[in-house]
Amino acid sequence: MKTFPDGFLWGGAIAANQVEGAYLTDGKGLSTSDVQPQGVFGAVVERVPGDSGIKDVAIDFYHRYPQDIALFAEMGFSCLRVSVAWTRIFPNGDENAPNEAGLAYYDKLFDELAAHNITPLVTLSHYEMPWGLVKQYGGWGNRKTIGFFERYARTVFTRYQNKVKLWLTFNEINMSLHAPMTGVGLPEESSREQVYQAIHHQLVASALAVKACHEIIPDARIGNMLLGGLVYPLTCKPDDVFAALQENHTWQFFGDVQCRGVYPGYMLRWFRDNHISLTITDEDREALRSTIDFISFSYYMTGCVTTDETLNQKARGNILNMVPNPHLQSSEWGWQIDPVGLRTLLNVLWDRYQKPLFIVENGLGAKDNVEADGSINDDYRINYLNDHLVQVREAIEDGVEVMGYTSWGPIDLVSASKAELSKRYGFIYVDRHDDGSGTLARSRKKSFWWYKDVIASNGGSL
Ligand code: BGP
Repeated sequence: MKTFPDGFLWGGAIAANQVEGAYLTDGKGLSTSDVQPQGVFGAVVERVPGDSGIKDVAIDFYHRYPQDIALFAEMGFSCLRVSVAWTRIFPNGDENAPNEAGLAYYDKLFDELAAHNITPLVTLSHYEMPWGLVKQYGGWGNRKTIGFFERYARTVFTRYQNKVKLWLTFNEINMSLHAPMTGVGLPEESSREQVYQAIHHQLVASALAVKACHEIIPDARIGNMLLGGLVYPLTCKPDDVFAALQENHTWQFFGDVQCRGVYPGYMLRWFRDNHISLTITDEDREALRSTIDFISFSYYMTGCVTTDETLNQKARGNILNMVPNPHLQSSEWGWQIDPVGLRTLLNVLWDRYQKPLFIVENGLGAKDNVEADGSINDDYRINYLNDHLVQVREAIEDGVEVMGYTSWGPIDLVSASKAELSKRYGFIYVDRHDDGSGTLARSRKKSFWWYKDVIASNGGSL
């Protein structure tokens, strides 16, 4: 029986805006997520008093976290990835003092995890920022946002220094290219130069958070978080192979800056070729030298590129708009399922950076059917996760250092891309539906028992 290394962290990953609800409770301010009711690619809709959206309640984790954490503990989780909602701590983003009620909430959450021996892995900003910073300052387009973020980061590091030793800066930081409002608080129609300037500010802020974390919590480790968007050449034509290399650079750029502390040459050339000129100060260059301790990433799918325009049609629902791979099946949402790609990606990242890796999201979004007796037989989810975890084990045998695996959405939650509840990832079912109906009751799916066995056997049951 092949098992995973001792101390491998097993668990799940959730994000504040997709589970908590309570969107104005205890002094919380509006976030970009609150004004994007249709999800990360959706338009901004200004809130009016009395309106409501699916995320306002989400799955009510804000109030039900003790019960949910007990269920995670029952599965044997040793780790839970959560995010802090920046707007619970600094409701508008620019206050001089933090909101005590928001800080107290996460104290209780971390205490509950500790009571179950579950290690928290905490993302500072998961697809949200204070809406106030967008409206009043222009989001990450404004250099001042770096300072606001640094203050927020220092506040939470100081407050939770004895409770949280694993941190991540920005969720899927490379998604800023595809969803500028969600990533950097810029309108969709922003120019590439504006988006890259905002990304530069965010990369500096990420590095300053790394520095602050090392200063305030010397025994903590802090990582980045990339959308692991591995791209294949559609054919072995050399032009396609090079196109794939360049497409991979679009996400590797973020990892390169965060791991190496300098802008890579290929990016400087791309900026030159595209007449993009960024303002990068000596102070910024100095800040970027604070590099991350480990790399975390999400993995859902792969895609292909080709220089052949006739083949360059877009994949249905594929968030990266890549050419479909004829050798792969797709999920109901058009995401192409590729377990071997996860082994490849782990090897690519390890070869490139030689830093420990953490798979902090992976999972299958699917519609679940509740049987008359209340059972949910989600064998499709079990198969998906089993196939991926087998490849993780292979990568570990290849010599890749993997710290842990937190599957996405261990409990059903609101999807990020479309703000749906019918796209479910959980081992735990939540009785809530796209129209807002449902009791919010929790129940165990078949995959709950499967994951429990995987963890109990440290991967031996795969
Ligand atoms: C990642 C996000 C998550 C999560 C996941 C699944 O990109 O970091 O927040 O939601 O994708 O995507 P979706 O919810 O759109 O199915």
